[in-house]
Amino acid sequence: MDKILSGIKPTGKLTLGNYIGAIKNFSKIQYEGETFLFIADLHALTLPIDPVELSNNSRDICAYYLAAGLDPKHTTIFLQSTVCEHSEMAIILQNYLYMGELSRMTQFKDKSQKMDQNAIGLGLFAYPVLMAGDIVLYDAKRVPVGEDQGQHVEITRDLVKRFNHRYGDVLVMPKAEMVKVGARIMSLSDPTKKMSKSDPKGDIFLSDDLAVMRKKIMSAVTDTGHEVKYDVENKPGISNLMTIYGALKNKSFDEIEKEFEGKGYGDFKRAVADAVVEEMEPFKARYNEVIASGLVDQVLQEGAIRAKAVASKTLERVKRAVGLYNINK
Ligand code: AQP
Repeated sequence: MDKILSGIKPTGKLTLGNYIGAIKNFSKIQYEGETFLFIADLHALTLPIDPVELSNNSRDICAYYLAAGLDPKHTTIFLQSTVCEHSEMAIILQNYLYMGELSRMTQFKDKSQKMDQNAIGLGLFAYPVLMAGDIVLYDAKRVPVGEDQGQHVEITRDLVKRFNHRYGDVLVMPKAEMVKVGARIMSLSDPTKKMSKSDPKGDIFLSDDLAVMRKKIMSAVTDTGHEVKYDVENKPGISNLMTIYGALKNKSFDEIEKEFEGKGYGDFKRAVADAVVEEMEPFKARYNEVIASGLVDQVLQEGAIRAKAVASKTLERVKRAVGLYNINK
């Protein structure tokens, strides 16, 4: 059975992009393998964050996983910081990725560009090292992610190749997997930019009221013309709404174009808003139930034990491979 691993970092309120590009898919594929889903709270420290917010966001992600139908009896759901092997693995692996390649990572370039150049944390730079450790610790072959995380899985593959070339067949080679439709949902106010939880403009947050979600869709930036046609270059706004609609209704762009032939943007936006509300209404109700049930702590405690049992074995294997002296042999 292949191992599947993914995570979300609790840097802000989750968006519809996180839901379509990641969470919705996790619940579909969880039984296809041994699945590990974590809350990447150590990754969230790579940029300044309020401690209360970080802790609340972490709890919320777990609740959203459960609301989406992730089954904690099958899928190991855990907090990254509760499994110390992640940190230890990163300390070892940092020696097998190079500063040149880390400095070329798009996420690092995007995020560091906006910062005071004298105050860029080492953690932000080394983010892909920690992420590589997250992946290899669970021998994950499949790593479902949205488009923006694809590059970090690629650099993990480079690391695995380099490491195994030196020490033999120690680490399992992972592969990124992306949803066919919705791996990059764009901002509703600027459809040339990704919908992102750290950028509050133009996003639909999973915590928004249904009426607010509807309003945001109805006022989404669209393009000149009135034809509902998929054309990212000339119609980025409509193409983004088509992606959202297609992902939620499981329809191809051709089917959507036919469905809205002869109708205007107004009718189409109403249909997109209906689709979002239809999906979010039961999802948000389940989230509220999970929060009220107190299940989150129990799931995370059990998850930490199960995750640690797997991660500690891999770490031991890696330590032996690189020659760290084993006093327990
Ligand atoms: N707009 C998006 N469309 C599709 N997928 C997306 N994901 C994020 N935004 C979109 C995917 O959601 C998963 C969790 O994301 P993450 O927290 O690990 O990192 P991220 O890609 O950096 O997400 P954000 O929302 O943009 O966070 P911030 O603003 O903190 O950087 C990943 O699989 C991601 O690809």
